[in-house]
Amino acid sequence: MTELLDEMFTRAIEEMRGLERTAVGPSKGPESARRLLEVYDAQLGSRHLDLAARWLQVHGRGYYTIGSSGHEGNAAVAAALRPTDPALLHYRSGAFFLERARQGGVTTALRDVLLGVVASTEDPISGGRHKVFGSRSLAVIPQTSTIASHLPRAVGVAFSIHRARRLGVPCPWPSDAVTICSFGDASADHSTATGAINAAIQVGYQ
Ligand SMILES: Cc1ncc(C[n+]2csc(CCOP(=O)(O)OP(=O)(O)O)c2C)c(N)n1
Repeated sequence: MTELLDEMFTRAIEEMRGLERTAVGPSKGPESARRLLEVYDAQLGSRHLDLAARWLQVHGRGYYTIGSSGHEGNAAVAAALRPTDPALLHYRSGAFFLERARQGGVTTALRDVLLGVVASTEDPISGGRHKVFGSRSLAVIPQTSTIASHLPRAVGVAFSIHRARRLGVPCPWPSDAVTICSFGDASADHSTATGAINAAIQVGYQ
């Protein structure tokens, strides 16, 4: 499947060949270049999942086209975290999911997401019931489609990690884990979000 977007992108990159490199900051060497390419790969994967979802819908095979286009920066958020940090994701956090999968050594992430798009019973996280980002081994906790409903849950996860450490009881997450929650700007205006953010501030203060 070749998209016009892909062709234009490839042409633009070709035209950049031979251009003199401009320094944009202190060089961090080939290791940081490799990491940037990995993150970029997750971003490209995310965009292509969106295109594939639309292609599948046009051909009567796909049932979900809500995409992550424009939210590819989420990959950098995943890159800044550890694959054991619990993540409760917005439905537009495809790039986060792909970068987290790479970090966690999961090589089937693209296929797994597409299995959700076609509502396959082989979809490892929902069994075809709903398209959702989730993976137990990658600490990505699947969410419902009720916007902002995952914010109180995220506060609860973060709170319980801290409380488990204090009480000395077992916890599935590392005791210094960071809980990450992504959501849309309109969701931020939901009373559920307001309540969760207020509770997080309150708990943090205590
Ligand atoms: C509680 C609830 N109300 C309404 C909806 C319907 N709904 C689905 S997505 C959406 C818009 C969400 O906007 P935003 O949080 O900015 O996310 P975006 O899709 O723009 O990234 C709404 C109202 C819902 N899923 N849940």
